[in-house]
Order: sequence, then structure tokens, then C-alpha cells
Amino acid sequence: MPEDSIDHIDFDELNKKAIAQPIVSHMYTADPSAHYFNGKIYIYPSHDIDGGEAFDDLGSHFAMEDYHVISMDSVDSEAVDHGVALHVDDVPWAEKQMWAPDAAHKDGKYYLFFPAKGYDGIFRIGVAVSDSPVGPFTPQPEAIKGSFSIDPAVFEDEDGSYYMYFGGLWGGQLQRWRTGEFNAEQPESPTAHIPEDDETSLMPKIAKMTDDLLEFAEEPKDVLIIDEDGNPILAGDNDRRFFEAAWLHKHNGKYYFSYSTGDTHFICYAVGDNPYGPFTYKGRILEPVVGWTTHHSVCKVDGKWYLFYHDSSLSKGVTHLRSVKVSEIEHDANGLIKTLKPYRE
Ligand code: FUB
Repeated sequence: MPEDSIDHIDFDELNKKAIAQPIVSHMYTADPSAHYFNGKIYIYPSHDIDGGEAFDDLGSHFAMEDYHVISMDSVDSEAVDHGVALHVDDVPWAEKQMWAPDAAHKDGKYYLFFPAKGYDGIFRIGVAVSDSPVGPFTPQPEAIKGSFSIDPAVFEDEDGSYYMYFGGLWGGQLQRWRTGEFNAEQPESPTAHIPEDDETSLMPKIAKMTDDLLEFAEEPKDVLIIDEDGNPILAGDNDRRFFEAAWLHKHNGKYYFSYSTGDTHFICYAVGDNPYGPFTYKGRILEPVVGWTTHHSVCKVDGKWYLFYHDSSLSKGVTHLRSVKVSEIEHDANGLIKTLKPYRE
């Protein structure tokens, strides 16, 4: 829901109708990547602050500086904030905008993957390592070689392979990499370099990770999202095309790629037979929330699937001050996910 349409909202009423409440309210959190590690839920969110930057379509107002990890024994239990896990000042290559992170666990080590803008104004993706799921994390001195854009999501497949999905339009700069080189022309325009409406939309990226999870093992490739007829989703299909917030979960042997449609504010999903896709569009997981952005993860806890997501209800609609929530989702007998409405009628 865009910020200019919130003036009429009675937030006390809205919060009564919300299907879930923020899991923490002492700070603003967003973009939750949830994992079930060693019998406990760990959430790796963005830590929203008011950095004093004016709102623009490049997302300059998302001026986050650090990450906190949150843990929960169950989806109903108290959420524990474990404090600063990584600060931008400790990342040699990063200047600002610590956007949506993710984490992975391998051989007793924990890896925090995060996008940030470098001193050259270009988003890259970094990795930081810890012996604990809650950090503190020690960053690698350089960003992942060949990385670009935002919103990393690292999926561990059942054969022990790890894949990173990433990318985001507008302020996330994916459209500036269409030729393989960063296109710095029209720096203030969020939509310059976006394909025409009747062209194939920009697709998210995938790269297999090296065994140590510190680099890409291959050149990033496109993750193709197709419609029911097998045609790539078009750039003008704003209700279905990929914008940002990639996530991958596996259910009954199928790969579910989910994502945000950005300016139309949906969380959608598409299903495929392997990590690389193609993925066939199937529908929406979440209808628009209060706030411009919508971003999520899907995590299985004790045999049930949960959607971790955010809205701006606690801040009364401030776009860049969001709060993480969690709600159960269901896959039906055909593997389709029932659409969640974040507020009751
Ligand atoms: O939190 C900053 C950005 O907003 C994220 O990277 C996007 O996915 C959107 O939620």
C-alpha cells in the first residue's frame, strides 16, 4: 500500500484487524529471513532506522546501518533481540544502506549475507561469518566477486548444495546490469534502463555458492519466471513480474520461488522442478500490507509452514520504519498456497 494512500487509515482499527502483531516493538525490523537452526527459529531482518534521508524512489530513506538477529523458541514465544550482529562501520568495502540480509548454516559455522552500497554508489553483496547463529559476524574484506544488486537469499538444497538468489529493481540497481557492466547513466532515475512493457521482464539471478560459502562458484544466471503458457512474464505485467525480495523453499520435491512485485505490493510465487527454474507463476502468497515495501521469507517449523513478513503498522505507515510479523501459510493438496490477507475485512 503506497504511503500517499494511508492518510485515511485509522491505525488503531487496522491493528485490531491485523492477522498478526509485530514480533518486537522496541525497534523497527523488516525484510525477515527466517531459519530453523538446531530446533530454534532465527530471524535475520533489516534494522530500520530514521537516518534523516528524504523519501525518494531510489530508497535513499532506507539508511540502515547494522543488523540484529532475533531468536524465538516457537512462533508464539517471546522474540529475543541479540543485539548488534554486524555494523556497516566494520565492513571495509561498504559505505551505507545495509538492506535485506539472509543467513545460512554449514559445518558449525553461520554465514550472514548482506547487500550494501559501496563508496562508488554501487550495491554489492557481502558475507560475514560467525560460530554462533546470533553473531557477532566477521565480514570478509571484499564483497563477493561478481556480486551486484540487493536482497540475497541463500537456499540449502537436500544434496548439500547452496544457491544464492538475488536482485532488485529501481534503487536495487538490477536494471543497471543488463549488459553485464554497471550502467551509471541517469543516476537519479529509478526506472531508467528498465525494459519496455512488451519486453521480457528483468529476472532475478541465481549463482551456486562455493563449498566455503564465501564466493560464487559460477557466473550468476537469470531465474526465468514464466506464465501458464510457458512465456516469460513481461516487464509491463506489474502484478506478476519480479521486483525484489527473492526467496526459495522446497515442498514435496517442488521448488517454490517467491518474490515481491514492488510497485504493486504483492508477494507472489512460482513453482519449478530444480533450483535454477524455470518457475511457473502460480499466484499470490500475501496481499498488500501497509507500507510501500513488502518482503518475506517462508520457513518450516515443527511441520508447519510460516510466512515471515513486515508492515508499517507500528510506525503508522512510515515506509522505512517497518515491523516483522509471522503468520501460518498452507499448501493445499495440489501444492498451491492459499493467499493471506494481512488484515481481516
Ligand atoms: O529494506 C530495504 C529494501 O526494501 C529491501 O532490500 C527491499 O527488499 C525492500 O524491502
